[in-house]
Amino acid sequence: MSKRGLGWLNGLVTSVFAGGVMADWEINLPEPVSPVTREIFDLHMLTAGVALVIMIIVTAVIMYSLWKHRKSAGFEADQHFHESGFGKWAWVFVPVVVLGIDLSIAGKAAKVFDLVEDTTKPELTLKVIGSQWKWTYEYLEDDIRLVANLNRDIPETDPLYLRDTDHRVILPVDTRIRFLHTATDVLHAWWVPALAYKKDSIPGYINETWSIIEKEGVYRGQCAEICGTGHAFMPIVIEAVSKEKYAAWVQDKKLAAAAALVEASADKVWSKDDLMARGQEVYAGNCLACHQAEGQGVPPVFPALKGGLITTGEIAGHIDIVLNGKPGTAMAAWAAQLNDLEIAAVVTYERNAWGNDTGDVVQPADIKAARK
Ligand code: HEC
Ligand SMILES: [Cu+2]
Repeated sequence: MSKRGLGWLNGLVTSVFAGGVMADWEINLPEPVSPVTREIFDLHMLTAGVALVIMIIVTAVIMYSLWKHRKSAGFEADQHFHESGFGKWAWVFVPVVVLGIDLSIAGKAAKVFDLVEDTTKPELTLKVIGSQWKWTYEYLEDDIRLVANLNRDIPETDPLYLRDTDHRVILPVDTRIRFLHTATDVLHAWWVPALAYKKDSIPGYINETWSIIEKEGVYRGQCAEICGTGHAFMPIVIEAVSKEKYAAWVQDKKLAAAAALVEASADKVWSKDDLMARGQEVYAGNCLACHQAEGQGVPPVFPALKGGLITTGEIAGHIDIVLNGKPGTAMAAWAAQLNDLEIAAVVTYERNAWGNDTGDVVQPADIKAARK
């Protein structure tokens, strides 16, 4: 091998086996913490084990045959092998053994399938909605809605880069949870290997999975269906807590939602500074993924809002596109997703940030009036 080739190999070996990398270098699937993922894990270990044994036997037979029947030892091929009893029956015997192994794996796999599809009797139902590029969670029994965006403050050097979100999905342990999967735009797939198996999120369809989380902790996953340029930016972070902690979290969430509703619908007139501060938060949580941090967008797919015709033009047109979206494009209608205060704040923000400086201030009452 050339010197250059060796240098390259050396680089590869040292980078793979360098201490830090080696420390959390896991070869197998993540440790399962739910009944159904454990069954899948066991099935994976069974098939991998069977494959390993077969590989060892076949390799050994090949090595032995090559060595035993080598020409230098004067070996001559047996011209009458097929006439012996073994020569006749081996062709039947070997496939029967292989089929037997296959069928025993298939039997086990069929049982796992039954378990996977058993989405009956849930104690808690979480609707998981995939969108470009975020996950929205609806706790159906408790009427809680949660939007999880990529946490953009994690540097590239951090192991959690692209693996952390701004809001965690809180779920109770030892509870039978049903996940309902759907999407608003294109195919996505919600996948947390330790807890639940992969299932596509399809616009207009509902798919189901289920889980019982057996251990408190933080579990991570990703979108597992390529869904566009931001596919890598929709991680999943689940925090499993005790049932008591979960109940307290639900209570807090409900109180906060009620307070936000009261605040948004009160006919209060807000100062520009307050609206700008709020608007920046709303923008970061909902709009930044497409329109970007400096409002520069990703033309031609996502228009720039900095110096945009709509963001610096008529206020009514601006409010209209945020409330109702633009059908047939990735610009969603936000009317049902954001309250009057949030929309007023984000519109005010977009009209004054990044040098747009229109000086316009939009109040929640204006949004209320514009809603159809
Ligand atoms: C999934 C990507 C995406 C997200 C998220 C998104 N937008 Fe858009 N937005 C678009 C696209 C695409 C268009 C262009 C629609 C068209 O073809 O006219 C657009 C257009 C706009 C326009 C009109 C710009 C112009 O000059 O045409 C405004 C204003 C706007 N969006 C505001 C928002 C606000 C406010 C949010 C957050 C609450 C938001 N957008 C979130 C994709 C997105
Ligand atoms: Cu996706």
